Amino acid sequence: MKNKFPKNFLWGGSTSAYQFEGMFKDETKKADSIMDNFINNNLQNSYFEIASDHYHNWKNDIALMAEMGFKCYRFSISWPRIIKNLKGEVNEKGIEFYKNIFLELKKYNIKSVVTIFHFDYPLFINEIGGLQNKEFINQFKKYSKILFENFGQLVDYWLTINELCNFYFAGEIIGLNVKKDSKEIWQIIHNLNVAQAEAINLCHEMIPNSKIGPAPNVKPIYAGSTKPIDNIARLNLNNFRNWAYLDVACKGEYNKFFINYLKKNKQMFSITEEEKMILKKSRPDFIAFNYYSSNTVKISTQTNDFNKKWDQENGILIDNFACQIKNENLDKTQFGWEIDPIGLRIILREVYDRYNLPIMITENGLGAYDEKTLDNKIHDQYRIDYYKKHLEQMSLAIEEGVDLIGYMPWSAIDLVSTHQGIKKRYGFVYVDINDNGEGSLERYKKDSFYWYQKVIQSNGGE
Ligand code: BGP
Repeated sequence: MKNKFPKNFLWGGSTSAYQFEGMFKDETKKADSIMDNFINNNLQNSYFEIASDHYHNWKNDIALMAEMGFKCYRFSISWPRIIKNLKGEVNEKGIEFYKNIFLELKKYNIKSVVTIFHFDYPLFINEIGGLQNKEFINQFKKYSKILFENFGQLVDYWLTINELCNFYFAGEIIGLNVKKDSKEIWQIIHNLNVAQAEAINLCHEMIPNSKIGPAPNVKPIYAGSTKPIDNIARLNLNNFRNWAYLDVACKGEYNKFFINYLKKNKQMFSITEEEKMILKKSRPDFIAFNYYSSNTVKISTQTNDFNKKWDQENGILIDNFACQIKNENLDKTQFGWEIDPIGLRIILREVYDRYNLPIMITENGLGAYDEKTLDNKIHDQYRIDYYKKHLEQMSLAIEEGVDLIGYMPWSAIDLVSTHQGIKKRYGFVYVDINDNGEGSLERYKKDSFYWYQKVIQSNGGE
């Protein structure tokens, strides 16, 4: 490969607390989490209860990351492990757990990229009416303040809220039970946006020279035909899916298309003058985004009905303005996700052109049914091929002028998928546990582990 990456490029990997650590509620005096009670058809509670048991394996796991040559590690802090109740009492055991992780990372010179909130909020938030209650913003601010006080000198890059748009698009897989085309869901999104802005402002006030940014999930949007009207669908979804979230985070205000859409559909949320000021004041230092695939759309002729989400003939209906269709030019993962490396380059360029901020990719990866052979090897050449194609496009985007500063594939080590169990594996390291919670929890290096090690050693050249 002739890829070119800048000096000091942040090569690393990514995880999230509830999918990786295991809950171990009693042992760690952790408050109940929204994820403790989350069960759906494919998944049982116990998976998150143990997950990959990083809680007891953190030293070994960080040693494996160091062996791969990680320059940084992106992980989240579990809010319910840190804060015990609505009064904001702190769980010292939680503080100690993360402090140890930070110190261990420093030992290996691995920079920390820390998500404040990655899906697993404490159940006590529901006592105040959930995320739609504006008191949520104060609770989030209190929690962020505790993190900045305790870890301010240890964290290199802060990320606010993971994939804010997915509280809308995939609410059900993160434990939300709110109707999609409603004022309520937009109130949640708005409250999250204000909470994010509060955290950015507070971080800058409390920690001189700190760096903090949003962590959305972005997708390039393609028109499904050359018909001009399908390009309107493309613009609509691009705005609704990407810019609606990034504009408010990076420009400090909602864009007009988004607000007009909500007003027209009688879904406008409540926003105060004070909140507008908070949003205006906050400015991120960089953008972190997660990338998995693109969306291809055509104009929708149907009514706005989320209960009828899958339309056999037309694909997925996204509100009443765009309809997601299959892209015949793209291969799919074993779990049906479209693979689109060029899409990564497109969205890198679009995001950079629009905001002109440094970018780090905090998730990208391939979920697959990995097999461990009898001699404990995992031959995941398909994952290596996937990454190779994405690296090539990242390198081209850099050549084209994008200020890309880091790459943190999902996931550093196997962990539990949001809604498809641990059979959907993403890591460079295999964790011996199955969907029934059985296994030794031993770690085994996959072929991709050795490949990624070479990538990092050669700064992307391999
Ligand atoms: C992102 C989430 C992660 C992660 C990943 C893969 O949206 O930030 O938490 O799990 O997607 O998705 P899944 O686990 O559904 O395969």
